[in-house]
Amino acid sequence: MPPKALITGITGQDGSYLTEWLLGRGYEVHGVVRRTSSLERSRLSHLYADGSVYNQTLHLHYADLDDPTTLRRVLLRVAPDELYHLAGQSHVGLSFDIPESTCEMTAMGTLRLLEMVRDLPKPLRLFHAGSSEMFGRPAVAPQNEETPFQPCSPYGAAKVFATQMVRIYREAHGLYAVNGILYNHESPRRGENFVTRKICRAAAAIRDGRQKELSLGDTSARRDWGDARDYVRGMWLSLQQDTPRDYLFASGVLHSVQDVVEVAFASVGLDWRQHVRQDPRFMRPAEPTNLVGDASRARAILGWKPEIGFEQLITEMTSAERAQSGAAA
Ligand code: G4F
Repeated sequence: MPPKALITGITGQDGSYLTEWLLGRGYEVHGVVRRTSSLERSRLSHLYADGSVYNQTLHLHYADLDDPTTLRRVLLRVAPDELYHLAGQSHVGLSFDIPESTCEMTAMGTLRLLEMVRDLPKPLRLFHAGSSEMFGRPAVAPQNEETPFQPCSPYGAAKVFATQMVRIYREAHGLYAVNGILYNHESPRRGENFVTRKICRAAAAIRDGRQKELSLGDTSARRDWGDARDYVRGMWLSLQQDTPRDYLFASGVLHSVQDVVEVAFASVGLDWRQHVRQDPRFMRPAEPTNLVGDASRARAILGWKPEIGFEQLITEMTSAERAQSGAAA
């Protein structure tokens, strides 16, 4: 029997790469999808189109994190060996505008899932996607798994609650449950309202004459950016260990939003100064500082290290935008 994995958030960037990774390792993959009027499934479309995959080794199920009955039913039917919990409202800026629904889904949604997992007849291994945003404004840099959380956004606070609950269920109820503390990770499949994709998309569109300028918020903001494909490999590795523990995944290198602008625009032969402007609409009420991670534990125990560097990632993302629009890459 092949191992079975269930993924919440399968239609997102990480869910789609994780699906490919697991299918490549012989897993039967099941995904939870929300029943909405507009279905965002473009990241999986190549798999739907493959008759040897869709409904053979990849199966989708309608359920919702805020509708526990539906989720419990899927968990009981699928009886997965591994559960990857990636779903949630993941935009930090947006969490200042919609804090209640962000917390409902990210914090309470995770607690509900833990309660269901606790009652399952067959134990499983759970991975929960935590975030560097939980550190907020940390007193130390780089951060590791022991660094205290000091979130400065509703999203960060919701993730702290969920992460702490995972720890509590591991310790108090003996669940095999793991938090991945994931720093920013990007790819050509990144959502369009995250800053790297927004910049790469604009650089490509300006280069091809489809857009004139790019408006950004704080370009001095710095992040530890890695490649999503490296991070989903880390998720999987973290569930293959005898003992469940939390792991931090990061590149260990800080870059500014301005660095992203410069690499993306240079990769298509443009001078960013002629096209980029700052717009207070994209500034956030609070910004974290010094979010840079020390992934020593993941390296030592999982043998994990990032393989794709910052410049390669941003250049690939920009050229993927041009290819997608039919322009020369
Ligand atoms: O791309 P971002 O929106 O990512 P952010 O806020 O760091 O969050 C991402 O990474 C977290 C850590 O892994 C995840 F937990 C979270 O779910 C998400 O994946 O913004 C990056 C930086 C911020 O400082 C933001 O203020 O870019 C700055 N920025 C400047 N101008 C902008 C813009 N961000 C966006 N989205 N749009 C702008 O125009």
